[in-house]
Amino acid sequence: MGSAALFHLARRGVRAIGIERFEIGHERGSSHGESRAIRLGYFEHPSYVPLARKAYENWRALETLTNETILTVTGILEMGKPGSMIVKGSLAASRLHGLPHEALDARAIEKRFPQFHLPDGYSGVWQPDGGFLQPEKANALHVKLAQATGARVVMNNPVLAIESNATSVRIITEQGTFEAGSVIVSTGAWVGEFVPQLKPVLTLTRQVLCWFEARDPADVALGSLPVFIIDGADGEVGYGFPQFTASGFKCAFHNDSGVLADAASATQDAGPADEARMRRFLERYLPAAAGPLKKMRTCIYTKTPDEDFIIDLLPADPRIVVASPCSGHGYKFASVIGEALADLATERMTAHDLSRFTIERFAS
Ligand code: PYC
Repeated sequence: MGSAALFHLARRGVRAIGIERFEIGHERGSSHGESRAIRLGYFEHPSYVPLARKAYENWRALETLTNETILTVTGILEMGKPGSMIVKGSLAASRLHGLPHEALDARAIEKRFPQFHLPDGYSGVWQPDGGFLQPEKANALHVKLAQATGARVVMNNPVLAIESNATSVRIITEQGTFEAGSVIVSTGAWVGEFVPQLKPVLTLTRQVLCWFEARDPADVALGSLPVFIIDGADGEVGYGFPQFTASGFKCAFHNDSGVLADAASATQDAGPADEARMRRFLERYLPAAAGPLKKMRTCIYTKTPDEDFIIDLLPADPRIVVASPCSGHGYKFASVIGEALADLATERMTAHDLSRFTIERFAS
């Protein structure tokens, strides 16, 4: 979100500086792991659909500017047990917005994608527009273009405090103090350090990403396997991507693998229990993928109680724009949220509908 905002600010001729605690592309947040899903018929709520459409448009514009591939359309298959809220939500959003989609039962899914094994009563939604983004590449391109257009980037520079005064907002960092007309706080799991009123509202969860060598590589290859989510038994919601790098077949759980006390306590600590849990899921629904483990990584979700985002001006000082807690489904929107953040930082308003994402909804 920060990289995209910096890109949009720099293009508008704003003197902007991006301050990063670690380095661009680090693995201590929520924007790494080689792939992130993108989809239009948004099961969380139909009101995300216009934002998702604009996100696609902005990702394509970034590809055109850079001559790079960021977004790969594979279709997305969202599957679930009887009564699945993911399947219901995806169907509702797709129908309301007239999006291309197909409702499929378990046998129809297995006929089209024989690598999936689904119990009777499961069903799914096929959305041909779904796919995946390459987040490390996209972030690096946003930053590179921002720098080429005049933005500064300071890395390995933790922010210690953000203080408002009558004439500016002061950003006090380990490498000195910056005075700004406006500040965008897009610090992911660290947001509670700078906006303390959000701390009690947010839950930080540990999420484990796994890469496996498929037993049958043809079953997980790009062109054969779509991006998928399975709202499965025992509350487990797993998702995965077609293999497109030498890292292997990537999959993960969307429900959490533990709550973190704070962002600093997140480490790359995935171990045998994480592998065993993922393997159980694959053996059940996608056995062709469950070969030897290649690697695991952890990342962090910063979740609000309703799992909608917070993107808003801070009521106590509208020069401070808050954009962080994306509840594990935000990355796909970075291209459009960056644009909206640039609007908020410069105009204090935006034409994008962010009415679902207010800070005020947690005021009580
Ligand atoms: O945002 O589509 C998504 C997603 C799926 C699993 C994790 N995030």
